[in-house]
Amino acid sequence: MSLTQEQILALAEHLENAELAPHDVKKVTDDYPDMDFHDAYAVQEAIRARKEARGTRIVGMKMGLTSRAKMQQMGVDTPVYGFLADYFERPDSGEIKVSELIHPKVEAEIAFVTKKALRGPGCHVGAVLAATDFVIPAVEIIDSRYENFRFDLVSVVADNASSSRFVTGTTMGDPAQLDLRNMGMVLEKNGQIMELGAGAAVLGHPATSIAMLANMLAERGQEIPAGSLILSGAVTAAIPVEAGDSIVMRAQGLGSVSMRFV
Ligand code: 0L1
Ligand code: MG
Repeated sequence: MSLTQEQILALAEHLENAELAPHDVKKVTDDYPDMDFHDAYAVQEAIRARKEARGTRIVGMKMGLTSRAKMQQMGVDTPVYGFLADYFERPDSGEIKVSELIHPKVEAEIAFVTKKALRGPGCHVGAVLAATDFVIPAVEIIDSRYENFRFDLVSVVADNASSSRFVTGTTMGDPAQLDLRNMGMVLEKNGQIMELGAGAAVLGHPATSIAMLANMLAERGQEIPAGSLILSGAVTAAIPVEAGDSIVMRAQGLGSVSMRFV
């Protein structure tokens, strides 16, 4: 680690302010080039602590940059994680205000809801499937606080992996009955298909992503609690949205999720 506790808290305040009063900022490694992943996750945890101190509940986690499409899109090669706060969630078929965001993009995902805690190291796909209560289709709305969505991995981790909003569908699937690897997903904007993919785009199987999350959290002495909602990562590249856009995501066997940006 290269940052002092004072610097970690100052960066957390800086990045959280950019989220809450939406405005873009320079990536944090411009000013702190020696920052490493430990520093970055410490900043992310400090943002989380600021929210919890104000009464915000953390409802789950997200994995990001888990597909080749996303890694290529952002020019990086390692998955990252972030947390999901209660106010990030928006209802299915509801509206999302772009005035609360900087430069949102949407991506199609499969969300896991756990019935048992998952703890690494050594967490594997079998443990994830056994601990999963159900899966539901989800659209994540990412909104990097960094200018032009340009960042490096350390900066994006500090910025809570660009988390901002998410919408889930209501059709619950049993992972034992579904072929999550071959599940097709279609992302439409204003009635046009923009992206499509299958569950296997996420590290070969979306449950692998959840196991990886448990193992990454274990490095910081943390676990995935029972009852968490976890976004396993985008099956497709992310597409930009603006006011007036309608988004529909259809997941094979799991119905659809929709939202309108206003
Ligand atoms: O959920 C994601 O894959 C995004 C992770 C952060 C990188 C980005 O903002 O694209
Ligand atoms: Mg995502």
